[in-house]
Amino acid sequence: MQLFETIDTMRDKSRAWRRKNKRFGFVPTMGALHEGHLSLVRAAKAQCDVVAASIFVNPTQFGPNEDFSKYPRTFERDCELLENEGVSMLFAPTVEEMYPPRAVTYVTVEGMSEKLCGNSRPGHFRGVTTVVSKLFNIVEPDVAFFGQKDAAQVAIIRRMVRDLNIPVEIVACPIVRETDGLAMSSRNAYLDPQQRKAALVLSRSLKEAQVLYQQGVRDAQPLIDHSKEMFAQQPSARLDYFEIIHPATLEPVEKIISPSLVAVAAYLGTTRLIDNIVLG
Ligand code: PAJ
Repeated sequence: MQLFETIDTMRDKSRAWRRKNKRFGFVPTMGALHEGHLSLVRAAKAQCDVVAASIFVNPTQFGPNEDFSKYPRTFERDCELLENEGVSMLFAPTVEEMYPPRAVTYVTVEGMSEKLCGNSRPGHFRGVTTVVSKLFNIVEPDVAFFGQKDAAQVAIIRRMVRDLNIPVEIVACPIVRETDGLAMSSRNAYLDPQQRKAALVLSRSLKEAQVLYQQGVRDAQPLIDHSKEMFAQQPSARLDYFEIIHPATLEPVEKIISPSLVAVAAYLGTTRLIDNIVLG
């Protein structure tokens, strides 16, 4: 695996691959890799001739009081994991390389960026869409792989790519979970044993919504009410949102008549976790 820390060297190399008419896959990450990230790499390997990944903890998607400085950084181990999965190129720039002085241009997907996590994390999705469009301009992949774990992120990136005519195909891959159901996340490392246990309320609330749906409930409100009760009984977890929305527009749905996204976010102490399922 070749490591590139500058934009020019990364772009030269990816263009060289594209000239060979290879289908070029890309997996953007912030590192602290786990099986969820590696599932994206495996999907990319299965669908592409050559795969690049990036590791960049992107400061513009963190709020001023969020965990940018303490975000887990495990670069050496990440490199080993990516190499073992057969990744050919790793782009790992510094913050200065990605954001030169006086960088003032942002990409905002208006009307969507404020929804879900964007509501409790103002500016978060603007940072995501800005860095992802920069990464696409640098790496110039044919296809990029994202996790359904961050369902709103996928919807917003799909809209950005459509609206800005970015020639990159977006593939969403299923959520990878721990054996007890907790969605894998780099932030799970922050949880103490008691919080780790309490964190199961996220996946359980989604499972129970699914059971109610399977029993014939179609109205969104009773599913939301039931989940709020579950959180009320688990005081170690503070519910941020539990929403039932259209998976592409992120607009709330009142009745589940077509595939709908059930998305939850909650705080365990200061750690914020998210999860979702699709019903219908
Ligand atoms: P990060 O949180 O590192 O996640 C990188 C990719 O891995 C994302 O597409 C995310 O959805 C996916 N992923 C994380 N946990 C997963 C799981 N349990 N199952 C399946 N996929 C999972 O998301 C970001 O980084 C950043 O916002 C980024 C897109 C890199 C832009 O900075």
